[in-house]
Amino acid sequence: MPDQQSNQQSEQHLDRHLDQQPEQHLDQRAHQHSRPSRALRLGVAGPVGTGKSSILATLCRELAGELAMAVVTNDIYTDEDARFLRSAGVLPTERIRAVETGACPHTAIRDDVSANLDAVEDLEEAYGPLDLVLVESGGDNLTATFSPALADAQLFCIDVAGGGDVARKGGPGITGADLLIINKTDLAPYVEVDVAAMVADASQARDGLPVLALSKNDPVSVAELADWVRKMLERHRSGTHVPTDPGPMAPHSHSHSHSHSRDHVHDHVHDGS
Ligand SMILES: Nc1nc2c(ncn2[C@@H]2O[C@H](COP(=O)(O)OP(=O)(O)O)[C@@H](O)[C@H]2O)c(=O)[nH]1
Ligand SMILES: [Mg+2]
Repeated sequence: MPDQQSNQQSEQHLDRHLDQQPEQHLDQRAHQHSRPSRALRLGVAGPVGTGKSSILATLCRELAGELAMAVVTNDIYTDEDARFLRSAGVLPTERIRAVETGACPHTAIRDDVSANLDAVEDLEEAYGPLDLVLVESGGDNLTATFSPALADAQLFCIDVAGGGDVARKGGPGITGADLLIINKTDLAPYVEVDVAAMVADASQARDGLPVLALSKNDPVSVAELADWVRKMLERHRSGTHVPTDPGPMAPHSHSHSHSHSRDHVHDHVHDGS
């Protein structure tokens, strides 16, 4: 569990970043013509098993009493994540939709986001007006990020169990997501990871963008996460948040097994979600 001092520092850090953002983006703000009236679309990306579905469940538990919410999950072949969230009972089941990508999960959140946009828009039409739609990426590796055409803001999630050096390995999600979460801090003593050092490494890699040490079992860190989302929603509503692209995925290639198939043969391994 993160100590009280690092929680306080992290809270101040999160606030400072959101307070600074309007000045940093004055130029971009000048080009904005209207305040978005639709829900904030918040993407949650990160490697398999780092806790993305758990973060969605936590956010629904924390915020569904005050915000109108819906969820879209992305799995390669199943609707496992959607079923997990439905069984968690954190939102009415019909507000949780699964997109089965059937192929590289990068593609569905980055290159051709139409299936995800359809799911988000269907939910908004059926249950709107909504305040917040959470979109979980199919679990993959360190390189997947959301297109700003799909996600207004995005979290990237890594965990202490992946090792203390993950934060130093970089990648667009770690360096450029709106918020980096270092998850499962309760496990740090068991995997011999120094959470404060991992947060410091990540902060350095992110050039001042915020980092949150989180455990679903630590109410202080959970409250910080919920607060970050509330503030992001305020910024979205006031038109002062500018969706940014953390950057493209690492170069990788797809070779088609035959010309008219949706099947892909990959030269890298996807490990489900
Ligand atoms: N100890 C601990 N386990 C967690 C935490 N968050 C998630 N987990 C566990 O990590 C596993 C993977 O979580 P999940 O949310 O399915 O990860 P995803 O594949 O990224 O969606 C599950 O067994 C969760 O219960 C946490 O904060 N602490
Ligand atoms: Mg998941």
